[in-house]
Amino acid sequence: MREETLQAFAGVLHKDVRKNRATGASRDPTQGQTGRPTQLTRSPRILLIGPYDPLCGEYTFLAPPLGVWRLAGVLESVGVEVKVFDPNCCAEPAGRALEREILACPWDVIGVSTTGMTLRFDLELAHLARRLAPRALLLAGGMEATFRPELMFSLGPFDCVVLGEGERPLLELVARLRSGASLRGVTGTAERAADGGCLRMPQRALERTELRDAIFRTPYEKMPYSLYWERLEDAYRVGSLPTKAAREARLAEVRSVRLITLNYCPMGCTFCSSTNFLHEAQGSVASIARLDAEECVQMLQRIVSAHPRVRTVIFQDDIFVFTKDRRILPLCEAIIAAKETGALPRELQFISTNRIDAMSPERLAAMRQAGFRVLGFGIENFSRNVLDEFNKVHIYSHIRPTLTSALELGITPFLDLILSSPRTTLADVAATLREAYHWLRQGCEVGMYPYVIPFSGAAMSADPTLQPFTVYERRQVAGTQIAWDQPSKILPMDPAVRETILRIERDFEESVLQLQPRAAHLPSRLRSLLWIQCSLQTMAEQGLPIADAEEVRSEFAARLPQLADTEEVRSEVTATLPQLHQAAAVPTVAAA
Ligand code: B12
Ligand code: SF4
Repeated sequence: MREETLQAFAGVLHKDVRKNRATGASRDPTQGQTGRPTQLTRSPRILLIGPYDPLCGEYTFLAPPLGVWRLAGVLESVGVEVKVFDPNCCAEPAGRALEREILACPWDVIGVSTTGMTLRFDLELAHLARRLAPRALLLAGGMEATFRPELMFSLGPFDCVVLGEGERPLLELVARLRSGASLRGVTGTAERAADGGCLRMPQRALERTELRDAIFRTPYEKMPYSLYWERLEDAYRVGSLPTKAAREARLAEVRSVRLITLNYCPMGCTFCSSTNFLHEAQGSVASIARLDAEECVQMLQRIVSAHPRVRTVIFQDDIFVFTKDRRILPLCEAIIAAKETGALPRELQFISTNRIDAMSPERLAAMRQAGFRVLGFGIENFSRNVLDEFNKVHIYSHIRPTLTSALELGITPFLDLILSSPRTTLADVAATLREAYHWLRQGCEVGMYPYVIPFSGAAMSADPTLQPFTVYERRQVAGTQIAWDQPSKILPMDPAVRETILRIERDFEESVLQLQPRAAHLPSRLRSLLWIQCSLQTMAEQGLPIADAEEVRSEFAARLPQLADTEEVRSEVTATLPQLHQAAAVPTVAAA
C-alpha cells in the first residue's frame, strides 16, 4: 500500500480511537452504521498474530507460535476463515508483511498474542493493525494480556482482552458474529467498563476432553516448520560442519517440532508466571488436564506425517513428568512399540522438560530407550536457600543423583539456572557458578539467566518487599508516542551481591557484542560458559574462586562449532574472551 493511503487510514484511526476512549465503548462489527446489530451473512474472517520477537529468539530456538496455531485449528473446525500471521518468519519486514496481510482481506477480528518480553513489539503490530483495519474487532490474548488486561487497554488500541485459553471465548465471539448478538460480556474476556475501569469475566480452564480436542485440531500440516528449519540451518551454518556426525547432531537440534500435552503446572515457583496463568483467567484454583499416552502417540504420528523430515519432537509442557506420574512408562512403551511396527520412525528423538524430583532410574531408562535424548530440568539454583526462596527446595536432594544417572544413561540434561535471587548471598552465587561449571564439564547443557525477570503474574512480581529492588526499563512502542516503564529485573537485596551480578552481566554483554560478529549464533552451551568466564575475575576478587580461567577458555574453544574456517575463527574468538586473572585456588565442586 502506498504511504499516503496509510496516512489516510491513520487519520481515520486517530479520530476513531479518541471517540472510543471518550465513550469507553468498544468496536463491534455486529453494530451497523445505525448502531443496530447486524448479522454476518458469510463466514467470519479472523487474523491471529503470534508474539513478535524481532531479536529472533536471542536465547532459544524460535518456532511457529503454537498458541495461535492451535486457536486457528479450532476456529477452522467451525468453518471460520482464519489465518495465522507469524511476525518472526516473514520474507520482508514484519510491519510491511502485516500491512499486506491486512489489506488483502476485510478481517472481522484481528487477535494479537502477547508475552511480557515481546510486549512492546506486539503492541507495535496491534497499533499498525488498528490503523489499517479500523473497523475490525481487535483482541489481545496470551500471557501478558491475561495478567494485565488494564495495561492492554492503556497501551494498546484493543477492544477486548481474552483471559487465559482462547478457545472458548473465540468460539463464543464467532457464534455472536454469526447471530448478530452483541460482542460484549463474553465469558473469558475483559473489556473497558463505562467508568474507565476494566471489567473481567473469568472463565474456567479447559477440561480434559476440550483440551484434547483443541490439541488434536492444531493444524501441524500448515505450520511452516521447514521455513524455521532452513533459517536455523543457515544461522548455525550446518552445511559448513566438516563431519557427517556433526551435521547430523545439529540437524537433530534444528529439525524439531513442538507438541504441548498439558495446560497447567502446579509447582508454584515464586518467579514463574505460567504456574498462575489458568488461576488468573479462572479467578480461582484451576485443575490440570493433559493427553494420555495413546493420545500422545497419535499426535506424534500426525506430526511425523505432516513433517516427515522431523528429527526431534519437543514436548513443550511446563512439566512433562510428574512425581505421581502414571503416563510416562506406558508412553515410553507405546513409543517403542510404534517404532518397532514402523508407525513412528526408529530414529525419532524427544526432548522434554521435567521435574527432577519425578525422575527415577526406571523412568530415566525407559525414556532413554524410547528416544529421549535431552531432558530439561528447571534446577534454577544450586543453593538450598535460594531454592527455598523459589519454592522448590524439595528438588535439592534429587539434583545430583538424577543428573548422574541421566548422564550415565547417555541422556543430556539441560539445566535452566537463575544465578541470583533477591535474597541471594555471594556464597550462593559462587556455589551455583561452580556447580554449573562442574555439570557443564560432565556433559550437561546449561541455560543461564543472571537474575529473576519479573514477569507479570509471578508471585515475586507482586511481592511489595521486592519493589525497591526491581529495575524498570523505559519501553516505547515504535511508530507511536506510547511509552511506559516495564519491570525488567529483580536484583539481589544485598548491595555487594547486586553490584557483583550487574558487573558480571556487563562483562557478559560486552563479550557477546564482541563475539557475535565473529562466531555464528551462540548456542546456550557457549553462552553459559561465557557467563562463567565473565564471573571469574569479579568472584575471585571477593575471595570466591570459581574455576581456572585458562581451563574455562579452552572449554569454550572446544565447544565452538567446528566450521570449515574454524582455526582462524577459533583463535580470533578466544582472543576476544575477557582477559582474566588466574583465580588463586580453584575448589572442587561441593558434594550436594
Ligand atoms: C514453548 C515456549 C517457547 C518456545 C516456542 C514459542 C512458540 N513460538 O510457540 C520458544 C523456546 C521459542 C519460546 C521463546 C520465548 N518465550 Co516462551 N514459552 C514457551 C512455553 C514453555 C510454552 C508456550 C506454549 O506453546 N504454550 C501452549 C499454547 C497452546 O499456549 P499459549 O501460547 O499460552 O496460548 C493459549 C493462550 O495463551 C491463548 N492465547 C495466546 N495468544 C493468544 C492470542 C489471542 C488473540 C487470543 C484470543 C488468545 C491467545 O490461547 C492459546 C490457546 O489456549 C511458555 C510457558 C507456557 N506454559 O505457556 C513459555 C513462555 C510463554 N515464554 C516466555 C518468554 C519470556 C519467551 C521469550 C520472550 C524468551 C526470549 N527472550 O527468547 C521468547 C519469545 C519468542 C516468541 N516470539 O514467541 C514466557 C512469557 C512470560 C510472560 N509472562 O509474558 C513464558 C510464559 C515462560 C515463562 N514463564 O517464563 N518460548
Ligand atoms: S518454573 Fe516451571 S516448574 Fe516452576 S511453576 Fe513455572 S512452569 Fe512450573
